[in-house]
Amino acid sequence: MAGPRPGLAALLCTLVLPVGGEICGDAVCNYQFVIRRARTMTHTRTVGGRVQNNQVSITNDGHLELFTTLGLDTNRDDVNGTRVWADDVITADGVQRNIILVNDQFPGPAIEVVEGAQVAVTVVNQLLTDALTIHWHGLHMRNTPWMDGVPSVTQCPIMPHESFTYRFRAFPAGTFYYHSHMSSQMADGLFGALIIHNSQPTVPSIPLLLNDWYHEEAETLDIASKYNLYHKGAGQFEYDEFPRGYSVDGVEIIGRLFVSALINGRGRYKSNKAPLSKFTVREGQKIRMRLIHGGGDHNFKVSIDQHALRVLASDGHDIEPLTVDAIIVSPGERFDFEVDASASPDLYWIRAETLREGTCVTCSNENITITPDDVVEDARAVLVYQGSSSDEDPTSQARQCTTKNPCIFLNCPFGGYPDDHYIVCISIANTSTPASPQDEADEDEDVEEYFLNFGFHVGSNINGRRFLPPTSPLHQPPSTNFITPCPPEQCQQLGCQDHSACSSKSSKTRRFGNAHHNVHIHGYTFDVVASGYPGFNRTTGVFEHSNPDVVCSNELCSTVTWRQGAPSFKVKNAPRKDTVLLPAHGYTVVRFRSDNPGFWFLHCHQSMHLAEGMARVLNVAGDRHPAPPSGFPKCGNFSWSEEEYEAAMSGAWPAKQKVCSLYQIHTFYFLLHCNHICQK
Ligand SMILES: *[C@@H]1O[C@H](CO)[C@@H](O)[C@H](O)[C@H]1NC(C)=O
Ligand SMILES: *[C@@H]1O[C@H](CO)[C@@H](O)[C@H](O)[C@H]1NC(C)=O
Ligand SMILES: *[C@@H]1O[C@H](CO)[C@@H](O)[C@H](O)[C@H]1NC(C)=O
Ligand SMILES: *[C@@H]1O[C@H](CO)[C@@H](O)[C@H](O)[C@H]1NC(C)=O
Ligand SMILES: *[C@@H]1O[C@H](CO)[C@@H](O)[C@H](O)[C@H]1NC(C)=O
Ligand SMILES: [Cu+2]
Repeated sequence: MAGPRPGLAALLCTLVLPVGGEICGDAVCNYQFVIRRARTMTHTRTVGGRVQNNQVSITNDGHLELFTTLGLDTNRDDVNGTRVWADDVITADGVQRNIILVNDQFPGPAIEVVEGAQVAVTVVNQLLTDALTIHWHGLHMRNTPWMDGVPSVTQCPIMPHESFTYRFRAFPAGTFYYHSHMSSQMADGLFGALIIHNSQPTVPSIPLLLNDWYHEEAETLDIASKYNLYHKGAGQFEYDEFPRGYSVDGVEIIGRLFVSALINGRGRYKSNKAPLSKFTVREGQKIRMRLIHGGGDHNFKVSIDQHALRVLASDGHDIEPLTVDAIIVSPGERFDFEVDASASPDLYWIRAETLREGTCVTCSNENITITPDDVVEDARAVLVYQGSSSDEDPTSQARQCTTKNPCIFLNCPFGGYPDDHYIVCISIANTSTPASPQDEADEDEDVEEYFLNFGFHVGSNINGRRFLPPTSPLHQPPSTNFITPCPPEQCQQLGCQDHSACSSKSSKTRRFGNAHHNVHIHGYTFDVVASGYPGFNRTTGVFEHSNPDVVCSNELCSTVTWRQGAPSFKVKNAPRKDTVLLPAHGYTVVRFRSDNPGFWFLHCHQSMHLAEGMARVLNVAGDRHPAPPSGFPKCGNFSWSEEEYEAAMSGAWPAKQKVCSLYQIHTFYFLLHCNHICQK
């Protein structure tokens, strides 16, 4: 029966749907992401029908003005001094550099959908030379493991000018984000919020996307790394310059030198006057902020002057509400918190500071001395009470922590601060999921325990092995992807530098004992059931000895065991996360039921460490992976044999069937002509 095809018109319309961050309440939510490179501090306008790009500078009083230094184009207006709006410019930290945008926005547009919806995102790669993939960080991708967006693990990278439609179920509910998983590309700006609602929100919610920001593109930074898998650079931008920053425990905060950081795409380099993100509240109003660390390397301590943060969820999963002064967040982690606008109506700083306390001049293992300096590495945004003039910067101060009134920090990567800081650290393992009737802890007949040691001795590695991406996705036949499966027991042995996928049977509950870093698992949410911190000096805060619960079996620490049996695990109402901070010289124990078949990436979420190979693939229930969709793109090596080459050269090569007559041999004349307008 012939008839109209109602689906078609709708489909065409959705292709041009702008993505605005409104909640899509439909059963199917369609989006299109066009990925392009652009330049920060550049303004585009149309003058007399012609598109004109101009550079932008920041005036002393914090306004943006156009300027042009190009002398060639005499048709061009003298734009110097023309004022433009901050909303029309991607300013980042006020310094020009290349940036990757989604639909010309930075951060990328927020996707907001209702739990269970079918989400379809057509990604169009308009980068000139770079392939990409997009990972939907924290989503389980059950039944659609090839939509997880890990290049050469779950899919072929999307090549320039290609498109790829991701289609997946919005599950679970909570605060998530999407980001490129291609090398360190997300650090160039390719990320955005992904919010999944389980009900209509009652309190307004605001994504707070935080990222560290550099003036070199991520690839340049990666190539400079001394331990990159493919390039052994000199380590400039990373290791060579002093003073390097150390946190209070005497641990280097991160190898990569801090440059600046952004909140919702805005920040300031050193003390320039670049525009900042502002959030307006009414006095007495409550707002829910959805903090997302979309950056690559640095950890940040996030706080709002004179406002307590009521933490409601971590990585999208509710926790028993907890009121704190600051939250420490590492790349890939998310925290939802409520702010009560009950201070006196004014402007207040939202601060995200690195954990840098000072420099470390003597850093021998026995005698670590942190010398505090005045270097503050931070990003700022502004909380504006409606009615307060927001032209000037806030003058607010952070709360003083005192003996009587100590500050509470959530998620410190160390056991605590020196006593005279008056700061109490609450570990994630000490938070709880709200009790629910069906949360009967299914103890523990069917448990496999793995230890994964995150170390550095051969470049960033897990159990002495570095992950080399395979040539093609792992669901392609093994002859094309060059996978080396290894039985679980070998996962604990010191291996060579290969990529290894650890097979495991289905539906086992498993635990990992970890040391160091911040670890993200794909395809799952895990329960955080224990963590152990190293011993530290209460006076200085400095690290004294590794946590005694675990012991390395050899010098390289490629295998780890419990010293005296496992400590007690808090299984009941354990907090649920997909990205967890590992204390240096300590451990974290996580637990999940391997009931989601697929190849799932597990890795440190610091871009430098990932680029060095600190990653694994979990092959869960290898006999039950769903087959990829028909026509799913394939990729892999290609090589042509000498014999076939000779055949082609001799004319014996078979012709392609059905040659179209248009391509018969003719002689062509091309008239080459150039119609540039002459210049004087
Ligand atoms: C505009 O300003 C730039 C930067 O200050 C300067 O180099 C340029 O000469 C100015 N152009 C004109 C036409 O004055
Ligand atoms: C540790 O180093 C500091 C700074 O160099 C020095 O003053 C101190 O004497 C050293 N302490 C010990 C126990 O070696
Ligand atoms: C955190 O939990 C551990 C073990 O369950 C307990 O010993 C410790 O006192 C708790 N700390 C806080 C700050 O609640
Ligand atoms: C593809 O080529 C690379 C580089 O020569 C090689 O390391 C890899 O093993 C090849 N993969 C397969 C599946 O042959
Ligand atoms: C902690 O450090 C201080 C200052 O360096 C030192 O005097 C003290 O002995 C240390 N405490 C312990 C228990 O080692
Ligand atoms: Cu790491």
